[in-house]
Amino acid sequence: MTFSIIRCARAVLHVTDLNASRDFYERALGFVVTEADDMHLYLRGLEEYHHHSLVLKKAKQPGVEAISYKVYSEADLEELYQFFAEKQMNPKWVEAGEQRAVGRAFRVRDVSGLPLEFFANMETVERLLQRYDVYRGARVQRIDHFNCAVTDVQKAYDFYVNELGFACSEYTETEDKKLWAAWLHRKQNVHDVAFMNGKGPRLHHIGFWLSDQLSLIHACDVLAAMGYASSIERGPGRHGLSNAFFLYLRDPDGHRIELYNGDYLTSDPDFKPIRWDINDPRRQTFWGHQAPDSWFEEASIVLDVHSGKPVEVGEPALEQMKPTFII
Ligand code: DHY
Repeated sequence: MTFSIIRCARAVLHVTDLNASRDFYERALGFVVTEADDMHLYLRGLEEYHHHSLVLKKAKQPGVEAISYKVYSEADLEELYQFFAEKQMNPKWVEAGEQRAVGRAFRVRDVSGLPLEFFANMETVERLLQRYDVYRGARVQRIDHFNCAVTDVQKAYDFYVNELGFACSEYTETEDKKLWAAWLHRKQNVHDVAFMNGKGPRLHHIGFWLSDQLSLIHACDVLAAMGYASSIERGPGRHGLSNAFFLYLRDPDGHRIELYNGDYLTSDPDFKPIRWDINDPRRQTFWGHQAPDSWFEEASIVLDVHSGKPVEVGEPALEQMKPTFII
């Protein structure tokens, strides 16, 4: 079955200090603040004409309330809801008007325990792509992907590819040919979501697309000048897997953001998924650099779709948590 899921579209994160978040996301990264109140910050990239792609909600503890995909129509939304209901996965409607700017949506805990959301409609606003006069920081353009740590990558892969109609662009295997990570897409680039073997379910990062690599380098300069040098966790560098230029940052609550530019087209049905060996040093960083331990070990906890409480984190199915470098 293939559902009309278009792309990853928004995330709802809990943060503890909206002023600190606003400084980081608006001034340093260049997100546009569409709207803000005492409890929320609604952010979008410069090319986005939807109301937001990131909601930051004030809370006592950081966490991930939802990672959300847009589908083509209300009819597709209904069909997808029925699919999850028939699978006894207990999806729940969030009616239009309950969330700022978002039409009718539903939330469901996926096979890995992640808080998924689907919606068809969101209010639109002015697109600022050619308002070069308001560009700042990293000049973030749009949301690109979610990357999640899950305990069983094969199970997540089977569900997303065989049931939801995602396609695999690239994947990582262990020496004994077990699936360690997979990059899956609905839109026509490398991914809308990646699953990596790790303590989970947790959100490893949200990737945002930049228009060019100099914006990414400029972001490092702006972050350093603003006193955010310690927020830079990994990079800049070029991934072997995906070929993208990357920079990983930790926001004031520890949520990880990837600034991402330069992957490729995956539209054609004869595109063959690219296999990487987990221990190939060029897989993570094409230039051979190792990622810091924090990149493998730390990620954001996710909240249960029904109770709102943190979902318990389990141990990964595969023992190997990170590559063994053979340089
Ligand atoms: C990789 C991670 C990403 C991505 C593309 C490739 C590979 C890695 O560093 O393990 O987050 O977007």
